[in-house]
Amino acid sequence: MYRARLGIRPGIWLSIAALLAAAGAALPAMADESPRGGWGLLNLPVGVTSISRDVYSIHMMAFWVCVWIGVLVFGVMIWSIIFHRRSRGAVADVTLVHNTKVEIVWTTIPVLILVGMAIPAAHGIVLIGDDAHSQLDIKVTGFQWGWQYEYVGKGVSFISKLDAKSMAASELDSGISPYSVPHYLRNVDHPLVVPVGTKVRLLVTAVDVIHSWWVPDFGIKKDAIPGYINTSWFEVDANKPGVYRGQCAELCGRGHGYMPIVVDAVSKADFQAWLKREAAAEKAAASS
Ligand SMILES: [Cu+2]
Repeated sequence: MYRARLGIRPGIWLSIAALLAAAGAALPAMADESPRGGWGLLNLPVGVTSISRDVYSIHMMAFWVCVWIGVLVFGVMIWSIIFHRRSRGAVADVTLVHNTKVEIVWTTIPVLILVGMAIPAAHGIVLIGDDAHSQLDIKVTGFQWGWQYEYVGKGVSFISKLDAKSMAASELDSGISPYSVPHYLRNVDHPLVVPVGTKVRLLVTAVDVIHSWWVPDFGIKKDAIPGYINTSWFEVDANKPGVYRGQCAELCGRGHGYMPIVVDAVSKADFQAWLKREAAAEKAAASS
């Protein structure tokens, strides 16, 4: 019956159905591999800061605008290809070369869509740039290959590098399965500790080549450039303490994949206690 109506062999419809079924089966299987679980792998994380939530909502808005434009444009195109092809007797209207009304419509609609998308995007850029009134300043220095964190004015400064287990397993012929190492290549010896519910400003720089400090759950990524200080900020939601992981996001040489970032977001009281312990330990280490 299809053949009579559309003139397309049933075999083609069967192939399309098989392809869609295969994609439908493969996608959830792929998504289940995600460390965040389920479909998380296929999208940005919502994150735990006001910036990350803003970035996520702008991303989703742009995504759905693109999806609906795609459905509309490809829908009209596919419908035209199937129902108005030459073999069905369609003849192109070669006299149609200009239509002012149509041109006004297809110029105005995209302009309105772009302005509608630019407003939340501008709001996001202003939010990301607003690093004033920070409650804690941390200088972040990237190097080949790791990060140095200095709590400005607190007498605490340490280096954070790939953890020993990941390092050992990553060596050639180590005989250690990476699957046996928890958070392989995503763990450090000395995580950055920050208090939740506190505006933390980062002063980001580097000593050798360009690196980039990136923690997806915070919605921030800042280039670490030698001789230049970039600023960024985040405030982890007060009810979202936890361990958040990131990595260097600027190809910086052989060890680029071996300089992860781990942030331990703790309560304000725990942070003060940690800061005291850390300052005392560093003082003792310096004087010994
Ligand atoms: Cu790097």
